[in-house]
Amino acid sequence: MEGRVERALPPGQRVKADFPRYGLPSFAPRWPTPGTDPRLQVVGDVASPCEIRLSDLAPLPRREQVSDLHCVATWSRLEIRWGGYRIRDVYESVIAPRAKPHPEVRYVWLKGADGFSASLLLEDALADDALLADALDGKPLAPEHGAPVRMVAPAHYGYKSVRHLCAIGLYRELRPGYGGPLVHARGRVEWEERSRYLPGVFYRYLYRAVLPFTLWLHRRLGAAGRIAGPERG
Ligand SMILES: Nc1nc2c(c(=O)[nH]1)N[C@H]1C(S)=C(S)[C@@H](COP(=O)(O)O)O[C@H]1N2
Ligand SMILES: [Mo]
Repeated sequence: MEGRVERALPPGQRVKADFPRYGLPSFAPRWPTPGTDPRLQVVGDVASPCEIRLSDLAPLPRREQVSDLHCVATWSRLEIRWGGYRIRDVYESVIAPRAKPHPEVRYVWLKGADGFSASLLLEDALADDALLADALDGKPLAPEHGAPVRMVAPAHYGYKSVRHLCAIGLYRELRPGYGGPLVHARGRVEWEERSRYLPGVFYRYLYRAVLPFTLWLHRRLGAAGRIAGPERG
């Protein structure tokens, strides 16, 4: 039968009724505040490193999309309504012509203003459902979920969907991003690519064990104890 509710969850995931802000404990207090004229730095193996204003994206077609977010720590939030631009459109119309990436670029490194970062294969970042999202539920993206703009890569674990984007790097070699050697280059949910070296089912139980503490920390620091950007550490 067609329909999202009937569709099975990816392996090892459980539905979450709310939509928490989430990440590694060290990022819980970091709530970067967007400036008035937000920009993205384009860096890496490119002929012309440059800066893109979010307002430069306005001529591109806007996209609304309902998709699921699957955190590597086993919670899934279903049917999130994002708005923004397809990364593929941004890449082809703005990033590539301005920055002139090296022809052998294979990875996209995404950096958040809180200091978090993650990489995707370029081909994964250019997927149909990969967005630069600046809206949630029809409203401008709030700081809680990654203002002013964030990555949304529904086929990949949540840690690839970097919030508060401030830089995009194009590289020939993988820069794993935050988390170092354990980080999976692709992190595809369908294949349970939670981390490297061991099967996903192993990490399923490990990450689930720390979930209550991390959720509690984010709840607590959402209300008090936030550190505004710029990044620390
Ligand atoms: N900048 C930044 N982006 C981030 C994180 C983070 O700590 N900082 N955490 C990631 C993780 S682990 C997940 S599961 C998702 C959660 O998205 P949400 O906070 O909007 O629920 O954000 C991802 N993007
Ligand atoms: Mo996550």
